[in-house]
Amino acid sequence: MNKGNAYYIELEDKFGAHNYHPLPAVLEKGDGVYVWDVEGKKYFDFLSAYSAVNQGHCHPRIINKLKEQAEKLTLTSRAFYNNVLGEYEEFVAGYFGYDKVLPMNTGVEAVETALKLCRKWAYEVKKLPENEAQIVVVKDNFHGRTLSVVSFSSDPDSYGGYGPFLPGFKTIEYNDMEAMEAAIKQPNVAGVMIEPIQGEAGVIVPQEGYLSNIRKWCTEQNVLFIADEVQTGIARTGRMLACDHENVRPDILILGKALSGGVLPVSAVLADDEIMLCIQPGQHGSTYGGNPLSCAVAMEALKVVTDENLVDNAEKMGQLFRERMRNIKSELVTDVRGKGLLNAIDIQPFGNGKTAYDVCLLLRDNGLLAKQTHTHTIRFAPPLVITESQIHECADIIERTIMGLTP
Ligand code: IF1
Repeated sequence: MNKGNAYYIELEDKFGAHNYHPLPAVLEKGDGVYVWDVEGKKYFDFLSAYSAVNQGHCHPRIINKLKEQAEKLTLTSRAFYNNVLGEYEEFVAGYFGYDKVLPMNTGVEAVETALKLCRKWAYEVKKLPENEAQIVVVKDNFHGRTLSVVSFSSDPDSYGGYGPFLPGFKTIEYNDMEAMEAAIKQPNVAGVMIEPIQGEAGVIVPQEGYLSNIRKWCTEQNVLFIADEVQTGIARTGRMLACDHENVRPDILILGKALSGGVLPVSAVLADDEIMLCIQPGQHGSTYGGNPLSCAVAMEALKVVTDENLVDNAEKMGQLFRERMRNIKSELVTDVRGKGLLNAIDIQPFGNGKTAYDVCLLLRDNGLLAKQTHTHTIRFAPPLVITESQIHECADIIERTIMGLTP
């Protein structure tokens, strides 16, 4: 049987839940910035699995570490110690400059863990009245898809039909300094949780000073600043963390995605002892959290970021990419924005109501995979190992595709 794209698409349609509507490309191989579909067509990957593959697909050092550990010990549960977790915790805590790390698996599990830590700290250290803790969040946030987290989503697709919702969250506008200052000064506020750059909202970069003001106000009001760097972290925005653009240190740091280089789900919450030790044995956990395989992979994935200077490369290649996008002579492109290699363009509707999704279909035909976010925005987030010549090759593809649509 010719097991082409259609065969696999039909299988997923027939036997898989319909919780996604993927772009019609069936991938079977990845290497660095490239992926290949089952028909042998090669593409540049400009999504990087939503910034989980920052180190490039199937990075040899990470894969070798995966194989090496997989043949020794993969999972013990936390009922016992193992010889990898402690060294991982020391490495990661030192890498990001915190006292301790709480290892989890998916990004949203780390977000949930951060929220639990924040509440527990509020009651035990800040002495807020029991069950009265409020956490400030912002409109158009994306922090994952568990019931607690969609409870404070402003996206009907994320929260619709899933009520009743978890109380204890106050939503304000993103990037609104006055609203943030006022919200932090309200009674019973335990923390503020934001994405330093909003990814799913369409790569929304806040005004200069937004992060440092939040840091200042949180310090003044004894409120925890929680940074969700699941998507913006691990060199993606041209700094190790997006908070580093303003030299801001969150009280609770949430990591995921590229923490493992896209090899398996690894997430982490980092904090200093005053916060982290509010959770005592038996008060939080996870079967796979901190498993030896994940720890070995994540240590190597972080070493690759350092050894291959991915922070600097993301910064330099990102500047080059945004310059190329801004030079596209087409009125279809109405905005170019981003930091490092987390960028997006806004596309005017064209040709009787076609949108960014239609541009992504054409980009696919031209050998570049990207994904629209909402109707009019295309996010461009290649692996951070991309070279200057590859940036130009991809910018040529994007320019040629858009100019081909421009009357
Ligand atoms: C989907 C979006 C991106 C995240 C931030 C936590 C999480 C995510 C800032 C949760 C996850 C993923 C989820 C995935 C698509 C993708 C996504 F489009 F959904 F919003 F990247 F922008 N914090 N984002 O971006 O991490 O539990 O998924 O490991 O749900 O479709 P997770």
